[in-house]
Amino acid sequence: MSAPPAFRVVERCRVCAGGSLEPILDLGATPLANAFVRPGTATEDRYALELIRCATCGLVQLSIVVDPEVMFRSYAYSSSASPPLLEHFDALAEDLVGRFAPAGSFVAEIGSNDGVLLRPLVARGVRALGVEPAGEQAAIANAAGLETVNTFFSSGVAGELESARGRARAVVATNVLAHVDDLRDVMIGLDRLLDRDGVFVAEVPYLVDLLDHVEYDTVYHEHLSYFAVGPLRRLFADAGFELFEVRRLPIHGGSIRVHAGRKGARPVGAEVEAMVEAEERAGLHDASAYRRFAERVFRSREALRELLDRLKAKGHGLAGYGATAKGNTLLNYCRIGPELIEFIADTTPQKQGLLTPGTRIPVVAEARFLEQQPDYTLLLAWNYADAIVRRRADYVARGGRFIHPIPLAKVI
Ligand code: DWN
Ligand code: ZN
Repeated sequence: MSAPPAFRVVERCRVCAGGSLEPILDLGATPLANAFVRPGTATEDRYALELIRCATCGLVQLSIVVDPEVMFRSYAYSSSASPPLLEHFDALAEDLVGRFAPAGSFVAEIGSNDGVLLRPLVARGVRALGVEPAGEQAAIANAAGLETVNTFFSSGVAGELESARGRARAVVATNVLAHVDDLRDVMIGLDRLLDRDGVFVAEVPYLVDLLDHVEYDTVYHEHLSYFAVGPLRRLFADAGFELFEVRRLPIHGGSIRVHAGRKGARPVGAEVEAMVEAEERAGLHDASAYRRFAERVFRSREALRELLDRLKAKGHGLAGYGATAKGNTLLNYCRIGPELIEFIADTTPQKQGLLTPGTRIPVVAEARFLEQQPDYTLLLAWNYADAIVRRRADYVARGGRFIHPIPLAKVI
């Protein structure tokens, strides 16, 4: 018998500890988004996938927290499998070295995956160290000579690192804060590990982009928090830090890169306050914005189902591209299985040969996709639409068409 599902229900906001949490979107019960299954395996556990919003500080979050040991110890997602990310992290390394952490300095990265940022840092002479809970990803990094400690980051781990190596000029966490339940403990860890005038750099998906572009598929159990600048600034301020720079980035459908230091250590850019004010003006604190969002999500599902059903009824062959975590929210919520989408192509070796969780669509290598030349291909990695259409110009030249699923499905 399998062990009972391991999760806890959120009763207090993880930023402000407020207890007034309002439901905003229910996506049903879905399996874990990166729990790709081996053919022949029994059914996978499902967990409620519901967004709630803290009425006190505005943090949008999930209503439950699945045990991180279950989600992240064995983890299929490899950053280096997405070519645009190599460029993204090379540019980040260049900026870090140029402005905050010159060659020779110590930089720690939380959630370093397979070393996609450690590599360009080390290449620039930085003493870079990763902390990564996913066993396979940490092993890939270590095998490549990119030093990685295979554990979850915590205040305890930060203390050990500081004792062994001293304080870091910079601590980096890209697409990590959204995944962490105990953010206050991360702040304590940061205080232990960071130099007096060191810099913390984080990237998180931006709530404004999620709402504007109906990116409901980026909601899955790994993403516990959906940040706007307002709640994020409060999280840092409560721990004695200060956001001093915020920039919007197109990556992952729209993210923000925030820079924080100890309170008063650096001049605060005017854009920080301006973004908080813009969020207020955009209605991020009004219940009506979330009601409108939930309606748009519903319409998005209708439009996608309608398009795929119509193409299938005409006898067209359909496939998917990018066996993404977000794709698994989309496929489960829209109830799209192998009867509609025959297979999904993905460059990640660890995902190939497996089935999508909940919907059981086979994940295959790109070679199969090119051989079979499906008439239409659903872009489940729509965040890389331009790069994928360029990379698979061969498929398009032979008459293949991609479908972009959100906000309303369309053939591109
Ligand atoms: O926060 C998270 C984000 C940053 O990454 C994680 N919790 C999990 C993951 O989410 P995702 O799986 O939705 O991420 P991506 O980056 O959209 O995944 C892209 C997928 O598509 C990868 O499996 C690689 C694949 N791919 C491909 O087959 N050919 C990607 C590109 C660009 C390609 O050309
Ligand atoms: Zn709150």
